[in-house]
Amino acid sequence: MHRTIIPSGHPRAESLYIRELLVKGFRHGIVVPEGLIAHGRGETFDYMLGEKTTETARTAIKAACSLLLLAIHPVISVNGNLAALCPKEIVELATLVNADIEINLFYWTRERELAIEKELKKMGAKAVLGIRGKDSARIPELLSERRTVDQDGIYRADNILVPLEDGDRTEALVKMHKKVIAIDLNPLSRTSKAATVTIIDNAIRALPAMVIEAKRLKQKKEIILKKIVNEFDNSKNLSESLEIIRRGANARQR
Ligand code: PTJ
Repeated sequence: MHRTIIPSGHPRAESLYIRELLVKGFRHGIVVPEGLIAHGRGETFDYMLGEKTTETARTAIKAACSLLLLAIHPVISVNGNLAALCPKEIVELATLVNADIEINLFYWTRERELAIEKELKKMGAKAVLGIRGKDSARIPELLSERRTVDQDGIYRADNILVPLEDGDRTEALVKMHKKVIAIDLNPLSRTSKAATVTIIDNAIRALPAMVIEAKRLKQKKEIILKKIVNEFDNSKNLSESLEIIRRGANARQR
């Protein structure tokens, strides 16, 4: 990240540094222009949430990590924005929970797929699934480019982490009886409502927090992890995030 132009004492420095990461990803062919716009939408919610990982998000992170640790075949789905924001943590989390990493793009091109693969391998990923070819399969009833998945990855997976997702694929994966963990700053999105566990947080904070939580929960017995999952209520958690946004807006008005 180049920190030359943004003064470190700037009140919005952290938020501006995150933008720089996405712009760098865009220049390297990882992020699409639409990804920059999507980030802007996310920023609005992040501002309202206070730009920190809330206790509500931490509860969801606990449930998400438990689900990944309990999975038989977990997969972390990676798109352009996620690869630009936290490539190192994607690989760390995948290693900890024994998950496959699969590239899945809304705005698919061969060049982007290969640029993201290169970035993940640079961070230590041994294998990256989702490179289109003979192992590709299709998610039924899905029209976007995201329908093409790896038959040994998302197609067969039981639990899938889908940061910065579009609602269509989350709904389609749930219909395929898969458990879906979403990371989305918007508690009102279709993705957030359809997922099994939704983490309302910025992916750039959520992924490192998941790495810490997965390390801790990995030491726990299966029965404890199952209890955490069973006690988690996604709709209640989403309502709590909305309430935080409402309270934040009221406090800022004064
Ligand atoms: O890399 P590709 O080709 O797969 O394309 C990726 C984008 C992001 C362009 C594509 O998935 C897209 O158009 O996404 P949407 O439908 O705009 O949805 C993005 C969602 O992610 C919105 O609800 C945003 O609020 C949310 N979001 C944006 N940035 C972040 C985020 N959520 C968590 N962390 C973020 N940093």
